[in-house]
Amino acid sequence: MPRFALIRLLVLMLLGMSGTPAAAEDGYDLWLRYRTVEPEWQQRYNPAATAIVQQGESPTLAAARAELERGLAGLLGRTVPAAREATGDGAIILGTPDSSPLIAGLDLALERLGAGGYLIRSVTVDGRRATVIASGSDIGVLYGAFRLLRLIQTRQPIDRLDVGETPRLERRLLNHWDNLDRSVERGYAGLSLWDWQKLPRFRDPRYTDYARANASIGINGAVLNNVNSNADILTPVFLEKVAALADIFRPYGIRVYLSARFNAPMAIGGLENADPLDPRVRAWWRAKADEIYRLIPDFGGFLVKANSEGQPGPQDFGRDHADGANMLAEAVAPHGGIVMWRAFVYSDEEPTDRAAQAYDEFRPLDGRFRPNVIVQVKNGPIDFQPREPFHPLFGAMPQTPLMMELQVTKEYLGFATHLAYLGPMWEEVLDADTFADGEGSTVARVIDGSLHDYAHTGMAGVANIGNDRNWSGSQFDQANWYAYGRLAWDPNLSARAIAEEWTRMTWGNDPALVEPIVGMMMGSHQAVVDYMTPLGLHHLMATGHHYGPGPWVDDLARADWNPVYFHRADREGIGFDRTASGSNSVSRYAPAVASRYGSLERVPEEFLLWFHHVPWDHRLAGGRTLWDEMIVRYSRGVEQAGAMRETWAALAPRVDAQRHAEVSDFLAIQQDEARWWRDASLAYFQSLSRRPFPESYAPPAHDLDYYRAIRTPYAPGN
Ligand code: GCW
Repeated sequence: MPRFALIRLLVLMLLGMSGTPAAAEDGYDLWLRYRTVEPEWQQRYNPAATAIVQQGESPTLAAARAELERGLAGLLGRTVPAAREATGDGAIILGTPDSSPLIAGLDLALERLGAGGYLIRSVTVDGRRATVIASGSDIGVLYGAFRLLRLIQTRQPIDRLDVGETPRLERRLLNHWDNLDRSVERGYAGLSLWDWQKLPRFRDPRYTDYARANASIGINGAVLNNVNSNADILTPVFLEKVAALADIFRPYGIRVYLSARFNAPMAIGGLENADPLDPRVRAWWRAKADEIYRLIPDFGGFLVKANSEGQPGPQDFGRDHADGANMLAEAVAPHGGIVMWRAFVYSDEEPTDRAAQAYDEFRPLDGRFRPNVIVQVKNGPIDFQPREPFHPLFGAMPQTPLMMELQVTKEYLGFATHLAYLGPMWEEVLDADTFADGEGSTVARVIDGSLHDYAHTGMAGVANIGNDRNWSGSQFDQANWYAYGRLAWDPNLSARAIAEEWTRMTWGNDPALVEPIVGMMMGSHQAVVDYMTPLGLHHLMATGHHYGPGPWVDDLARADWNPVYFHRADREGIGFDRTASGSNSVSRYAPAVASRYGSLERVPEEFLLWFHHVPWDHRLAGGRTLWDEMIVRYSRGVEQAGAMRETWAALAPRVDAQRHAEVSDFLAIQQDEARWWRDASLAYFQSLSRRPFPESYAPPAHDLDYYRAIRTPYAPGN
């Protein structure tokens, strides 16, 4: 063997031993990779993991044990045997007091943990050291098992543990916008995971991996089908398939829910109308609910998009949203089900600003909903734009449980190819102060129920999951699934802490890896905002598929579908006046918020053009004119995309080749598309502002006509 080949081999062997760039990885394992820890950590962990002791049996306890077996085998590089009794030091004892005499004997005061809560504690049992994972419920034990594994995955000591946690929200759901033909609305990760054609007979093992991943972050429900729904999902043939998925998910604490099409009694029930006050319609839904619960006793309930973007709803029959929601709520109530009624509505006839419509329709209904209805509100008042102020309904419906809907799939943030970690965006919304009940009335406190003492609480994330090997369409989009679950568990967690946790589990614990990756992630959302919609601009994307810039679009049927409606740029200035001199939708916020957002001096710069129409030469706090500042921001976004690329390139020696290459290629796409967004947008805005580019800022690479002529009719997700 030539000398350099020998050296190379030795280097590779050394790398292999230290756990750095290992075998090819494609991302399938998500954050549950369980790669073997470094030898010094192995030594530290070994004494605390000699046996997995479980008494009592249930499918959920079995899942917890199996995960510990699998995780510890990978992490510690050896099999940790299962046992019924702790016979030596270092046992991991898991269970509930009901099924495990060992745990019952420990007197752990588990009652104070709420549903799904768990405790992990280092204890001594009959003079032997042990770690106990205990909960009042089997599902809490499973959550605790994942937590113990996460401690090891992130290289925390486990010899003196006293960790207790309870989820702060009751419903932590994914909303799949999956169609019955397996296409996914706004999906960028392949086809739907649900292979309806082969269900219920074929139970793809991937369904179990989906459930494991969700359980690992505490997600406890999945709405399986698109809110733009097809009534066929409620027919017996499909319900059997849904039941098969429910059976697979049940041990992991995941309940299934369905999007109900409001006119299903007509579409599949042969009725002449779907009027929620018609006794025949009500009877139809009650019978349908009974049928579903016979097949799926723990069915979660219905999600409904009604009278929005062409979906049928109670208004078709002269009724309102409360009438519609209450009818369905009545049908599922005897079975313990809930109805999640979406507030994403804007009407065809309504001339008012879209940012005010949901508020105007729903706020008067506060107090009219049955107790098992939750109104589901998007984070912002328009539609999942790269940055929006919080939705004014938060804080405005004290008598109606509100849950928050976030979009994990990146419809408006560069699909799956742009790296945009959404943790900071969600954190910003959760931390926003509604002032509904004085200072400190944050959105997080609205949705965790503490502000208004809600009977139900929850969060919904529009899933970014498909049948791509890496599940989410890109390696880094897995972080958004992860962060969503963690925030639904505890809306007070910090986006940075979540990013670090995810990075350690997904890429490795080497600080030379963790720091740059977390840094990239934390700056990535702002970068996208900068190169797409800086300073409060919004809804500037191309039509239909929403891929790429289209700020010039002005020919769509409805005024409020056109980007020009939202940016209102002209010779004088740019921005949507939502103050008293304009649409006044700012008045829907509590006075303290309204006066801040409504003031040109005090509005946070990131929302400037959301609330104000501003002259091009208006001076901003930093001293630049608005026009110059826009150019600076657009350019900054593009630079940031380039910087991410460089950071990532430097990590090549520390990341497995396949995943590294995929991310590299995507970052190159992102940089190109960032430039496209910047140049197209500025070429267009310059045609109105007629102002020059400040020195040292490159003008667009092409003229406006070039950008306007770009067509991408086959962009995905439409
Ligand atoms: O953002 C828009 C999407 C639609 C979606 C709608 C909604 C499911 O472009 O695809 O429809 O929101 O949230 O209902």
